[in-house]
Amino acid sequence: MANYVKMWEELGMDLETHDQLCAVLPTAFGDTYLSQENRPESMDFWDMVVADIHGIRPAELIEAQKKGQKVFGTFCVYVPDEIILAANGIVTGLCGGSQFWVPSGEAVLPKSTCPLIKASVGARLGRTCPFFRIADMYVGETTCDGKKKAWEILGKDVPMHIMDMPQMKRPKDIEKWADEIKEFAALVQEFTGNEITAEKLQDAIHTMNEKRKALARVYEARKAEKLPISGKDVLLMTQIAFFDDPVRCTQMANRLADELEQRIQDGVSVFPEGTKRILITGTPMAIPNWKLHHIIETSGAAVVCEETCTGTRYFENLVDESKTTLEEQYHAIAERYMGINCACFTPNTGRIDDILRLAKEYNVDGVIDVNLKFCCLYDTEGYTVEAALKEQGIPVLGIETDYTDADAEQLRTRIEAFVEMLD
Ligand code: BJ8
Repeated sequence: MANYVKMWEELGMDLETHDQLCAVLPTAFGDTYLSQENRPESMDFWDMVVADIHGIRPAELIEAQKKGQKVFGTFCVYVPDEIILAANGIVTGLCGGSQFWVPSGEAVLPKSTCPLIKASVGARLGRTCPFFRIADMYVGETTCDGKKKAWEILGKDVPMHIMDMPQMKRPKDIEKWADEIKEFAALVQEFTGNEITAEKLQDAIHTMNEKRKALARVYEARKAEKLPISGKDVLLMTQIAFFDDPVRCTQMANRLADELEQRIQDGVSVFPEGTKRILITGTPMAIPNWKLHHIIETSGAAVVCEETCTGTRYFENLVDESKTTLEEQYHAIAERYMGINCACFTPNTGRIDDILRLAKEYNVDGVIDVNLKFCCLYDTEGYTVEAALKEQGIPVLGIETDYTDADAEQLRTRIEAFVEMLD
């Protein structure tokens, strides 16, 4: 492993505290991932990324900055990467998925804030994540109340742009979102000093669509009766997709998909026959939040799909590539992104349709509806989700959790009982 201490120092990081994080991550990864048997060989790429998670990609980003590129940190799958790419900018996801960062977040936020927000704010203010130090600008969005208020705190520490998200999906809301994207494009052009032309945006749309198609191919392989890959491994691929270079991400996901398709042909499975198939729905799982997948997959079941923002909400639906003027392209982008069904919208019946469709497509035996503690949106929507699933006769277990391990044993007991019940 290369020595990145100098780089972290220059980023103004708190090295002593950061060392503590570096000390625990390899063990957590080893216990969760390397203990699995018969993993696809192509996972070697993602294992390598995790092994040097605060080294390799941050060093690449810094190199790019030296050559004049700007790095934008984002927190939500509604922020359109296409715009940033078209201005030769780089996108890096910044959602925090570790309990390690939560106390620094709690120093400025109410404890009753969801762990994703607390960890994200904590990672910046605690100076223990290089990605949060590197980003030249943060892009927030008006999704949930917790995030909206957190941006005000983060905005004191780093340049911050906030995209005003509609809360409904009427035609006029989609118009409004297209306008917001256009304004964002103007800001990105000014910040990067690079003009966005229709040709450049066309290329960026294509790049992102290819990435989505590659991720979708990997997901497609999970529909097979014999599962060629664990849910944990797919989750890792998706989590890293948020901050990797999109072209490399596409190549690696396609390479993995090739291997999985071969495994399906050869009848290779990573789970014993009859393993119960679980769809997870709900709040996102930012890296390194592997808790629920690990518990499920060591309790006699397999996660075959995630209806989350670190799952299908990230890559489903493509931007129409046939548009040739900027105005049309902004609209096409708005249409695609408004097809994402987050609980911050009302009504949000599209999400219920998605969940029922995915349950069928992935031939699931049961659904686990997960809510990050204090996320009022997904918690409340859980009522409708569970009612719709029950109506279709699909077993569902609703759980609420955070980033600590305090409830791990309790969760395991409940999940084991649920899986047994599926028999
Ligand atoms: S599109 S899910 S990435 S907002 S879990 S911070 S909603 S209190 S992360 Fe999200 Fe965009 Fe929606 Fe997806 Fe708030 Fe809930 Fe926390 Fe959330």
